[in-house]
Amino acid sequence: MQTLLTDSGVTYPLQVAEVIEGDSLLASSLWVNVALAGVAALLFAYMGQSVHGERSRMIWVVALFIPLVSISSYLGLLSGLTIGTLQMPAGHPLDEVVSQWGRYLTWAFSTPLILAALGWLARVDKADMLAVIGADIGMCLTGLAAAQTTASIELRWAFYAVSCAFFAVVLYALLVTWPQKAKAAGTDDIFGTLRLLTVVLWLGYPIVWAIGVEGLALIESVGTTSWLYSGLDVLAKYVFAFLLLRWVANNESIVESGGSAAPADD
Ligand code: RET
Repeated sequence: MQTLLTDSGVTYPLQVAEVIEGDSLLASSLWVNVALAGVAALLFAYMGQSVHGERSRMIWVVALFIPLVSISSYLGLLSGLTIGTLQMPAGHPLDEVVSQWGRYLTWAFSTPLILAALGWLARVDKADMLAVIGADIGMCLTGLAAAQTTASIELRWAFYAVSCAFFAVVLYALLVTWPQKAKAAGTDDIFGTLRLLTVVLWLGYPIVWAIGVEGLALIESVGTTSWLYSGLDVLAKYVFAFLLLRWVANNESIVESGGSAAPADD
């Protein structure tokens, strides 16, 4: 790949944007998500018209923000604003890596939305929600640090390990504590489906990081690494939010009553 660093070591967004245009695999992995996020945002805005209760509308608002954050995230990458090249420290399989650091940054906004929607669905209390979303933001920001650290390979993986520890807190809530709350709220059916989708897909992200260009570079192509993240994003965000909104629209009485209403047919 053509080197992006200038003599002074500064990477200019414009040059990076040119490289993205020249790499059709990388460019398509980003444009596809802009298009799908646009369609999802319009669809969710339309679906929200049939939602009236306060809790249901809260879930709808966060679901709508998921694709909106996504459009901003992918445009940041496409414009070259949140993507750059980094010289890797000794011990890394590649000398220079294209870092899509904007992904990690914007996950700090999009993943809390997903967790807030799940938390409201399961009627978890505010302290629980704060703890899990706090750990989630910690996961994203230490993931960003892992990707951007150039001091040593050990420090990159140290940040990766800290990010995994934060992730363990999120997984514990999704697998152990929140399902009990969802049962009491009468939303355990849909919560179970969305939890499975979330846990399986979210586990894919640290795996892609580890085998992709920023980790062990078993996959050396930035376009392939980017497509793997983009594919996970499509399922973890738009498909997730669609299933959630469709259920909320059909079962508003359960969401509003907290389990005392008779379940509606879905
Ligand atoms: C990183 C690398 C460091 C270790 C771990 C990670 C986990 C990332 C996850 C991301 C989920 C993103 C989603 C985005 C939707 O917009 C940062 C890759 C544990 C779980 C769902």
